[in-house]
Amino acid sequence: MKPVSLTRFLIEEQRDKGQIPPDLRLLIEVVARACKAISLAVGKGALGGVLGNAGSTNVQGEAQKKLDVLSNEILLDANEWGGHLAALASEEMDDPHLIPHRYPKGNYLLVFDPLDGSSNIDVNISVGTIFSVLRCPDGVTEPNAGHFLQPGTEQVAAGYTVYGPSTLLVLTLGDGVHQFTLDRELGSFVLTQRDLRIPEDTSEFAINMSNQRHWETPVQRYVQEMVAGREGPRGRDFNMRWVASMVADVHRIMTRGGIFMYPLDAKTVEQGGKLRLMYEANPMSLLVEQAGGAASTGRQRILEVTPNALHQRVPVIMGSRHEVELVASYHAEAAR
Ligand code: AHM
Ligand code: MG
Repeated sequence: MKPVSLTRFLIEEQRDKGQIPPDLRLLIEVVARACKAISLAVGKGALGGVLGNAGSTNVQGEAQKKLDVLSNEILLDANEWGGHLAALASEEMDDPHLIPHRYPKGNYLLVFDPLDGSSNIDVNISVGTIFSVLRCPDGVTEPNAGHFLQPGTEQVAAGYTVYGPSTLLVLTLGDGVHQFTLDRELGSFVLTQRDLRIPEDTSEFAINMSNQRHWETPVQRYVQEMVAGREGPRGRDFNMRWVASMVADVHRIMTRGGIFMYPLDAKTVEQGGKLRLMYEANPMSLLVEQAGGAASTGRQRILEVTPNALHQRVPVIMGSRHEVELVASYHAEAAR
């Protein structure tokens, strides 16, 4: 069978199901093209002079890596002029970026984490980009941060790339999750798997164990029971993985199942969690749900959280459905 490019996939989906208007298709293709440029920069590593700190901090007080700043610029430059967006917001920018007046404005809002897992850049471990597409509310021509504050259920599309041994794009337009691999010779994303499905059960978990003493009791209990293995209440052994790049950890779960947790802990309770709702938790939750998995804060479905700030943080528990449900049930039990 002939390889199906991202362009062909989008056109055929539109023809068959009629849910991808041309400006949304353009948006996805422009984001994908920007991600190719980021992939190239990541791949050059030390030879491209892109490793190390930029010497600046972002709105959350985190030291920015050179590649954080560069990836943000690549996504901004690529998306400004096409006429498909009304505004963009990013982990690396304090406020939304409006489309300059010299360009036409579109109906969508784009939110992204330009380079997720950036603590891994300098040690040559997988990083990625996460993005989410929302509709700009009707009649709004100069969107502000408030117009972005829509629950994750309102997302029109979401995706992530992994810059790893190969560069992958994993995408949902609300009708399943599809994986594309970058053909480096052709320079195009080629469909390599349709309809990713996350197994409902798993024996693999991902959590930063160094935070154990700070977790809340339901998470303490859940992890203790897994670590107890065959001799414990779960009656079987579990395995642990932690890449510290959400994209890579969640992609493993997309491929073979598992549960990923960055729960609430005493260190992050004041800020509401570690991971960001708008450009990490929401897009990943939509992808995970579309692949048959579940995503919860422990207390609530992530996609139903009403955002109150652009850079809001939330606890994240996502992956194989039965495990996520079990952790949520431990939270409910503790609350009673
Ligand atoms: P980043 O967007 O600044 O890279 O931060 C998010 C990352 C996630 O990719 C990852 O799951 C987590 O932070 C790792 O945190 P920790 O270093 O505490 O293990
Ligand atoms: Mg991130």
